[in-house]
Amino acid sequence: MMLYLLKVLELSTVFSLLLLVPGILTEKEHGSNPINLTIVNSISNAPNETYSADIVFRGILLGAMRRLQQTNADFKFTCTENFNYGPFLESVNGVAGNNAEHTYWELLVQTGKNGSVIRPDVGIGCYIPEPNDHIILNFTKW
Ligand code: B12
Ligand SMILES: *[C@@H]1O[C@H](CO)[C@@H](O)[C@H](O)[C@H]1NC(C)=O
Ligand SMILES: *[C@@H]1O[C@H](CO)[C@@H](O)[C@H](O)[C@H]1NC(C)=O
Ligand SMILES: *[C@@H]1O[C@H](CO)[C@@H](O)[C@H](O)[C@H]1NC(C)=O
Ligand SMILES: *[C@@H]1O[C@H](CO)[C@@H](O)[C@H](O)[C@H]1NC(C)=O
Repeated sequence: MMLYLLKVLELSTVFSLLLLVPGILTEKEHGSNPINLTIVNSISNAPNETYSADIVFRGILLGAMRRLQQTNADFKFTCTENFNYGPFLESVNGVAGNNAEHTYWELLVQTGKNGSVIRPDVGIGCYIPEPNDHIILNFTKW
């Protein structure tokens, strides 16, 4: 009787594990996590704007920005396509970088690991945010 109960328990444990494992994998591979994205205008000193954007597992920043643009009417951006480096962030919420004025949107990241602000050495099409990264788009001069 005791042995039989143990057997049933064992089987049900194995069964629920079988059910759970694919669920966990699906969650990890297709689930999305929120990241904060702040828009800073260091030239006009307009107030900062912070948005929450959803990013898929190991997804690129550009994907999270596209999803945010589709779901939030207050957030808009445009890119130009560079042959070698991919998408160059041209404008955010109507404010565009300008060669004559030497202005551009700088990509900065406040890392979730230690809180320091880094300047990634790739653009929005290549950068893969970490779960606790805080993305900062800083309108500035070069
Ligand atoms: C000057 C320069 C800039 C200037 C360009 C100003 C201008 N209009 O001239 C400014 C300051 C705007 C700039 C910005 C950035 N840059 Co830059 N930049 C350079 C640099 C030093 C020279 C480019 C150049 O003049 N080439 C000569 C001309 C004749 O060729 P071109 O094809 O016309 O050049 C254009 C492209 O290079 C483009 N461009 C410049 N940077 C970037 C970055 C990205 C992601 C894209 C798509 C295009 C692009 O602007 C140039 C003028 O139109 C290169 C390094 C190098 N030695 O090549 C880095 C370089 C191209 N930049 C780089 C990076 C990472 C950035 C930023 C993402 C940095 C950041 N964290 O903000 C930002 C772009 C952000 C955005 N808005 O998308 C990387 C790209 C690597 C990669 N695989 O993504 C490089 C290779 C330097 C590095 N760190 O290794 N950059
Ligand atoms: C985003 O910012 C809010 C407000 O500062 C904070 O409570 C939240 O934890 C942040 N979310 C992430 C994913 O960093
Ligand atoms: C805007 O955000 C930047 C980056 O997070 C921060 O350094 C700055 O103090 C903020 N400015 C204001 C007015 O909140
Ligand atoms: C903080 O972490 C980043 C990478 O996440 C690293 O490049 C940087 O050197 C670290 N800075 C400090 C002060 O530890
Ligand atoms: C934005 O750029 C300005 C000018 O380069 C710089 O002083 C400032 O620290 C940057 N903003 C942030 C949030 O790092």
